[in-house]
Amino acid sequence: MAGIDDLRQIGERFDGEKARAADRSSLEELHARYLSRKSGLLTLEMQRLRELPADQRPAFGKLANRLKQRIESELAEREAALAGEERSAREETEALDVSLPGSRPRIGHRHPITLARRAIEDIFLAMGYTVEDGPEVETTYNNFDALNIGPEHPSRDESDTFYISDDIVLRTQTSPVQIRTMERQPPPIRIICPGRVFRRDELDATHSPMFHQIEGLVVDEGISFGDLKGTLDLLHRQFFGERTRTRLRPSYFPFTEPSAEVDVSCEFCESRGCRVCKHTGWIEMMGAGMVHPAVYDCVGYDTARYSGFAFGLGIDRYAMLKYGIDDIPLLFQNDMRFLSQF
Ligand code: 2NL
Repeated sequence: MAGIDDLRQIGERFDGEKARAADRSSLEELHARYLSRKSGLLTLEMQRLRELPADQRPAFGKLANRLKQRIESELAEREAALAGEERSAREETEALDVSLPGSRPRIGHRHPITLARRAIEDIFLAMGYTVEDGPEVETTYNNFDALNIGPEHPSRDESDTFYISDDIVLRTQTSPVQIRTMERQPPPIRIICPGRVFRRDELDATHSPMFHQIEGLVVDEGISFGDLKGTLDLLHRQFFGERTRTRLRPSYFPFTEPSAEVDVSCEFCESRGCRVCKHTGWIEMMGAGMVHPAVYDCVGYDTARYSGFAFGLGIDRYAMLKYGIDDIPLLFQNDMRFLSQF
């Protein structure tokens, strides 16, 4: 019974090789080795049916078909089992731990200059001031002439001021906004004017060709130098802290008379002297004074009836002192490591 023995051997050989097949590709190889249409071991064996004596053929055929079905169904079964294993292994390695805490998205921060500007605006809004703004490109009349800055004044030099044309400049202070306001309306005036201003400086730790300024202007009947002092005193105590004192020293500006440089007490060393205050106990913060009559003449205010004060401060400087920043370029580089600290 040579044919039937051969079938039995093929079956046993298949059982051994099936046991060793560890992945799906070796199962495919097995399928081909036994069942491929041209060269499968069992396929070839079944072709020998014709060589057998007629009485053995039915038994051989039956056995061969059973073996073929067995190989097919066992391979399919094994294939399904391996696919299941592969899937659960993948599910294990790719698993998400939904109980892990999420990563917090980075949120935005207000720029320290914005924080300082708003803090100063809030202090003046509470005193009844309004906030005004105006163009950054101005006439030389509004930027210089109306402020009693004479035709030969050095601040008009092309080396100090950005000229758009002979009589148009980038404003060098926000005073032109105050000139525009006074030309538009009569006293009483209580305004602050925040904005960018431009001067031809090289950028370094203490200078910048663009910086932020707030100017203030009060015009009414009976406004005195004492009102100016009290206003600045309150600004500084509210902005830097209640212990901060304000000191005025005589100075000169074409647009105010009398004029003053304004210092605040150094809170870093409690006025004992340190590097920040250059060992004087005081830090120079702004300029101020009583508005010069020549300015009132330009805008048509009655100098016999009205008086007032004005001041100008650099917001960047206030922000730097409040937040301990010692380098102007940091304010304008937009480095997230710097900005996210505020
Ligand atoms: C500074 C500080 C200052 C003013 C600005 C001003 C504006 C008008 C009239 C009078 Cl409309 N004065 N502003 C006053 C004093 C100081 O800025 O150091 N400037 C060179």
